[in-house]
Amino acid sequence: MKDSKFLRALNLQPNTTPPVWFMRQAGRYLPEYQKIRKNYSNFLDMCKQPKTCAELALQPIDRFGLDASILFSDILTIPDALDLGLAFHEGEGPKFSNPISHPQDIKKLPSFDVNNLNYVFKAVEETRSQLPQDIPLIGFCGSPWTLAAYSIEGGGSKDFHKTKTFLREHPDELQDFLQILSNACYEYLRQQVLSGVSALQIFDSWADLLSDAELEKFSLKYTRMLCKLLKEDPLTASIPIILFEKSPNNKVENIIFDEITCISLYWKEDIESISKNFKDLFAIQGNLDPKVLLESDELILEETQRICTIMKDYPGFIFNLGHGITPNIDPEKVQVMIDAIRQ
Ligand code: 1CP
Repeated sequence: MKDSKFLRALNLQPNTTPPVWFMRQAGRYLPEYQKIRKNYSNFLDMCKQPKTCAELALQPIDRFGLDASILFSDILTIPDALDLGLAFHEGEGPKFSNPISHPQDIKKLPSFDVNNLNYVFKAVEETRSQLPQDIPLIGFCGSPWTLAAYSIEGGGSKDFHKTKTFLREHPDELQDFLQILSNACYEYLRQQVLSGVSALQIFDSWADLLSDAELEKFSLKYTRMLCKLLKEDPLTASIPIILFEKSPNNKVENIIFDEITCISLYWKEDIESISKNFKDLFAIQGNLDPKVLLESDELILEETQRICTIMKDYPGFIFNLGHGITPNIDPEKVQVMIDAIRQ
């Protein structure tokens, strides 16, 4: 396993061809996923079936021979475990029946009990037992800020208006909530490691809601706290951590910190200039624009080669998309990208 291309890259060791996996690699764009998904009206019920999660995590590995697998679950399991009442109904995004609407709601939260998420740890064990020995399994969580944004908003949103108002009106209480979430994320990731994951990714998918100063105060501060807890714990200290910041207003050079092993670049970031500053310091994952996969095979080949050429002498390079794959993408196009990388 240590010799897997993915873990080698995270250790800044060179590979002959870059390892590849992609964000949201299991999911709605795959017909084999849709076939299983239609047996469940609430997506969360599917996440509570460890055998199904293992099957779904393995689908993209079986189809494309990817270099890493990611746990099949969701970032919103933590707010659900804090009794916010998560459901995903037919054709809708996530909805919380009991969101954080007032500062008092934070005071009234039950204390986080990691055992409420045993279904996730069982999914890790089941997936690990079914994966080929040399394919690492990635565990994950949302960043404390991204989890707070969904918890306050009550679900997904275009502008997260309620969250921004809450931030302006109750910054101290928001920070209390972020502290609770940071500790919960730590316990959650620790238990994923104990159950069999070999690397961790933190998704800060709503980093772009925040200004430069706000990103530092409400997001990075807590993500750093989470990573420090993991690095100080002997059971998790050696596990590589990948950080994904979606379209941050701050320069990536100002975001990165020592506890991070790898930065997962959003597709708008300039991988060439960032790689010059990060060589021999951090691994880089990224960052093909997922929308390129809607274009011709020639364009996919060209854009994939462009990134591979820039990164060919970069020892810690992992090929990935610059954000999650979307449901409208044809799996055949993904194969074109993978073939181009391996050529
Ligand atoms: O292979 C994989 O990557 C699957 C495992 C996985 C992961 C890593 C899922 C399954 N979700 C996630 C992470 C996740 N979930 C993120 C971070 C990544 C990103 O930025 O894209 C986020 C923001 C979520 C929240 C979420 N869950 C959304 C977005 C809501 C919004 O509008 O803001 C949605 C639609 C979900 C449901 C979900 N999670 C996963 C799948 C396959 C689905 C679709 C469910 C369905 O079939 O209806």
